[in-house]
Amino acid sequence: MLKTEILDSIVDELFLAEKHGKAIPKLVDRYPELDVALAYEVQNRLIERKCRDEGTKIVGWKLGLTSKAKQEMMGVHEPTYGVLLENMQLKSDGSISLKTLIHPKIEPEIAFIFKEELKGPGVTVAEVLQKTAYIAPALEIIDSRYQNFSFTLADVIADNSSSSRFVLGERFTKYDGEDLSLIGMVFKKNGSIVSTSAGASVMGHPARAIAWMVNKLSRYDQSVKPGEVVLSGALTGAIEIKEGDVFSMSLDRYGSVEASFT
Ligand code: OOG
Repeated sequence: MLKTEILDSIVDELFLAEKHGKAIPKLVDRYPELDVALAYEVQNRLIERKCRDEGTKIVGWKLGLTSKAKQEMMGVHEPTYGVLLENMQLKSDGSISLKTLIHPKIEPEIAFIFKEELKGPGVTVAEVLQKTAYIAPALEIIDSRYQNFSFTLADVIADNSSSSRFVLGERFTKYDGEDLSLIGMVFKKNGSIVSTSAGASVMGHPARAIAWMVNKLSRYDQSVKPGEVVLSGALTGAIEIKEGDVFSMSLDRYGSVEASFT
């Protein structure tokens, strides 16, 4: 069991790595005791620190490692989650500076906005859908604080699941019972298609990923609150971002979202 002081020094390392844009070696080599449960403990403390020191607040949640391909690549059988803070959200169509980021990548995702609290345990896909107010297309910018974007499951959880920035489409569409597993998406980089996918690529149905997360959150008495947004997990693999790139994603029926980088 790692002592509180060690957890706090890990939080410090991750906080400063992000602040100074300087990657650190992964933690598990140095702290072999760091397991998934302790890693979520680190994540909770890191979020408290960021809220305090950056004067920001929780606006939502994100899923990570929800696709089979990514789980197999990492040798894990479960996804991860992280927290979205107000200061991570960027305006649609605005340009995003890469200056303070380490080695950012971008992923297209389906965003859910909730009208009622979702609190586990025992939350089902049906309950997630019943409490969904709106759906919006989203782009998530991930940026691991670890050297070479290399980590184990516990490392990435401690690092708030590589969360960095996110952009939501300007149009939020009322959720009307469509089958989100069949919703198609087209992801473009600088005007050319880089990938196409459908909602089913996230654990068979993106609401399944959210139900999984909400049931895990109940261990810490946490829940998804009305008005919060959840990014349900990448619909395709992450793409590296370079200065001057423009990415867009169009989601069948739900509009599109664009992000350009300087
Ligand atoms: C972990 C987070 C990835 C997703 O949707 O799969 C993620 C990573 O850095 O790969 O957000």
